Amino acid sequence: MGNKVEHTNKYQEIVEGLRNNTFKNIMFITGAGISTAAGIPDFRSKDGCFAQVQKKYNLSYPEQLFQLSSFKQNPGPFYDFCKGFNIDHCKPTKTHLFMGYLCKKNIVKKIYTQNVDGLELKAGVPINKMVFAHGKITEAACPSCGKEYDINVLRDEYVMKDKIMYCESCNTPIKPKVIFYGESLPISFILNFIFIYGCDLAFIMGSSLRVYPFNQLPDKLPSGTWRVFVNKEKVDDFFNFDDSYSKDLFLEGYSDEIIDKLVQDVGWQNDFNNYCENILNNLGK
Ligand code: CNA
Repeated sequence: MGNKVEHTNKYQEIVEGLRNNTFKNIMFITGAGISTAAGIPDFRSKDGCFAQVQKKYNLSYPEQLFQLSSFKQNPGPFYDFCKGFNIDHCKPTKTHLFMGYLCKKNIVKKIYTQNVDGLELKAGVPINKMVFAHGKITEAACPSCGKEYDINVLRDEYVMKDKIMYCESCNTPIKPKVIFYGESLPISFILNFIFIYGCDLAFIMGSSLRVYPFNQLPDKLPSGTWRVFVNKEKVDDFFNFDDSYSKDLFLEGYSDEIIDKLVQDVGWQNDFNNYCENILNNLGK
């Protein structure tokens, strides 16, 4: 009961802070869970990619499919995986649209994401607010020498035709510019830390927080920052949810449902619905 009351109090403070415009420097730290409702499977849920790829490609462990050394030796399995990973038709979820909505209110500092699907941009988030820590699926390059290639050529002329594309300069297999295990994160990952230090409220959403160094971000937030973890399952490692003095709050469930309730509790429902309708209508054009 004590925890329940405490939880309610923390939630109320977030709701009132948003309503009264107290939070002016909001951060989002996101993972694959915010895109599952758009039809893109995550890695570690029961029906996520990891459950399927290990058996399908006869891997020692599922991460091997996304490991640079394995890819260079045998790019075939990853190319085959890419054939089934067409996200062009995917629409942003309520959670992405909430981020776009808060950007429009001019209260978002930065959005750090592990996702490579770019749905934030479709939701109206300006590109300068984004840190794509694990790269983007919409660009292609050589993972050895960095030479850039046209993603459409890679997809249409090679991946879809079961052919491997090799770098003209160094003969390495070409891949989308998504960060594999064994690759460095983009320099923007570190350069944007400056925004983390100045934030007053962080939403950490849809991530198992298993991938290093991205999972260190919640710990980098200044003490005294509200950290709201929105996820289908609890991840305790980085938070003190049960400490009544902490500003950590766990909202358990599907992110779209939690965002819907939050928006309603703050009193933004009509305005938010109009925002979503506008964005989604424009996407259809
Ligand atoms: P993960 O390890 O698969 O964890 C996802 C987390 O989200 C799990 O804890 C789930 O329980 C939770 N979850 C799933 N659906 C929902 C939902 N609707 N609402 C709330 N929570 C939900 O994924 P991470 O992002 O933590 O792992 C990092 C990997 C996944 C990164 O390297 C990504 O590039 C990679 N990835 C990205 C995409 C994408 O771009 N959409 C898709 C699949 C994997």
